[in-house]
Amino acid sequence: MLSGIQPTAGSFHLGNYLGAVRQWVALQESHDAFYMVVDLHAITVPQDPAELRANTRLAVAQLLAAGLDPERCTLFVQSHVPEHAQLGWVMNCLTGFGEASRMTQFKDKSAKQGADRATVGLFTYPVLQVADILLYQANQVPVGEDQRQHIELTRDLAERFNGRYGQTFTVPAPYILKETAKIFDLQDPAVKMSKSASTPKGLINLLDDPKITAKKVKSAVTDTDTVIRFDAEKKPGVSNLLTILSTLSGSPVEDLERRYEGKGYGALKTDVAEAMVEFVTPFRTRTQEYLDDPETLDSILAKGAEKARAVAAETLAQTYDRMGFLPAK
Ligand code: AQP
Repeated sequence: MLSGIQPTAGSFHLGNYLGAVRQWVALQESHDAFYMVVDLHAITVPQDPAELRANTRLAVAQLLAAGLDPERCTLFVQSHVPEHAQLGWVMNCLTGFGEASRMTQFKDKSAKQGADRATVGLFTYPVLQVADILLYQANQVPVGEDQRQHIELTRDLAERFNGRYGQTFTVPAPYILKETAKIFDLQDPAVKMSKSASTPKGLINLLDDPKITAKKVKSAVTDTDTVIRFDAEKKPGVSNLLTILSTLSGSPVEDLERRYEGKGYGALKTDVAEAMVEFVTPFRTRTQEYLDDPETLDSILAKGAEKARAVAAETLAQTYDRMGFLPAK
């Protein structure tokens, strides 16, 4: 199991948590799990060095606060394991230009930035992601729906390499939970909640003041109907709120539909806001506690990098050998 999260935005948002990190926490119990903060991916867009450093620590603190346990998983920072960049180059040389050009995330992001400002790094970032996954021989990759195409690319490249040089890489599958695959913007439930595309009112940052979070939930866009029912197409706003409440409370959506029969949207929003506040309040405190103890954080990351490198180095050595690189003596 392998997954990663970018350290770019400071606070994780609700989509990151429900779509990915929550699954990471559950899966560390049953899988040999590698989770990383992907700082190499972060620099595909310009970063202020001091901010990147602070946000990388903040991302690690949030992962620990969310429930990752360094005794149960390998938690590390991507740039601490140089094999990512090394295998990334190999994968670049295996990827067709047209193939990389079809990645929709690149198309969306470069269109937003303007073609002249988008970097080659942004273009090849899905290929680095392929290397991230293959280095650990991951069977499964827990991510949100927006990453499905990149996992498909990973499968294609793993099969291509194996076909050309002999069985080397495990071909991974995406692990995407249907219910939380895509959490939507609270103000525009037609688009996914995202740090770059959402308006501030539509984006729930886990580290925001809980009062602000409650306010955002209460002003979420719903519809002109009054029935509380899950219907992603006709009632995207209400369905999004039901998904959020169902996941945070553990109550199935059908139970919630029954609970709110004859009640108005106000009642649903109040309960979602309450569930959110209940979740984020201790999350914020725990994050701060980890940030206040940089020595523990550093030691967790040092151990994580050591464990990750042991696996990554073996895969890279085998890859280089299969390709015919002369061994370094
Ligand atoms: N809205 C979402 N619903 C479900 N899952 C989501 N993820 C992101 N948004 C949603 C999942 O979170 C994991 C880590 O995300 P990331 O920040 O490393 O990547 P991202 O997709 O770039 O996040 P954003 O907010 O969507 O950033 P921008 O706006 O820059 O594109 C991933 O598993 C992702 O699927």
